[in-house]
Amino acid sequence: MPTAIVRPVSPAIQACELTHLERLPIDLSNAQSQHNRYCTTLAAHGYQVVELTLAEDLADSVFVEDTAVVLPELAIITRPGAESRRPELAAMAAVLQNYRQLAWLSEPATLDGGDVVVLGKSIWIGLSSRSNQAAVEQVQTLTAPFGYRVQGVELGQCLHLKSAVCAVDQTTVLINPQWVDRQVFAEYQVIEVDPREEYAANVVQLHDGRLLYEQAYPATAERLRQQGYQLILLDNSELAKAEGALTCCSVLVD
Ligand code: CIR
Repeated sequence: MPTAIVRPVSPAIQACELTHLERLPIDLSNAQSQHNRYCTTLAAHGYQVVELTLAEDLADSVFVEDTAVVLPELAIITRPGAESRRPELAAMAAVLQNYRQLAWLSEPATLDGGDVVVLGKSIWIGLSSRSNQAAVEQVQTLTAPFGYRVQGVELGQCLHLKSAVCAVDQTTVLINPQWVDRQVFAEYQVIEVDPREEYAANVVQLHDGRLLYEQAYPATAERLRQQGYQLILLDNSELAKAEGALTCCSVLVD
């Protein structure tokens, strides 16, 4: 059964890391109910939802995506670029070891899982304020025995590569060309976000082919529907104030 690893919203969320956004008040109970809806939606679509223990003091711990990269052959526990986030790793490793052989990154590598896009045997890593070239090299070394090719990607003014581009199926990406060069994905079919919706490239691809998608981007949603994708819309507006998008809130183990 496909599994989704999640973690509750910390009551310390107001103290989250912020890079490109101004700090706005975050309504904890609203964030929790939006997050609950996210989890029940995953369950309704066939995922066994495994919840890590609430980490009261770890402001960003709901954003589990940044702590691990899961491939069919192994799981890589990351080394997040923000030091405040490194204590999040232990809980994820403890659960993921039940599903995959684990590998760890080491200094000087820094990597947030939100910077990693995987399509088949290709891995792209955003060279962001969180993830670096040493991570590209270490991930290449760890995954080369399984035939992966890893490359670093320059990013515009966004936090993570997955703010700029996500796969919507095995041959197609949804991309904001303002933040990442679409030539990087020249071998793939490319759907561009509507230019009025700069955060609209983040999308969760479910095991049944449907897409979990943020309801705040109707013009891009329409582009996806026109290409035949089935969307499940969610409201992630509260965690968006913490610079978190929909992919950030789960690690999917298919
Ligand atoms: C951070 O800056 O680390 C958090 N406030 C947001 C992390 C979002 N994660 C993601 O995009 N994968």
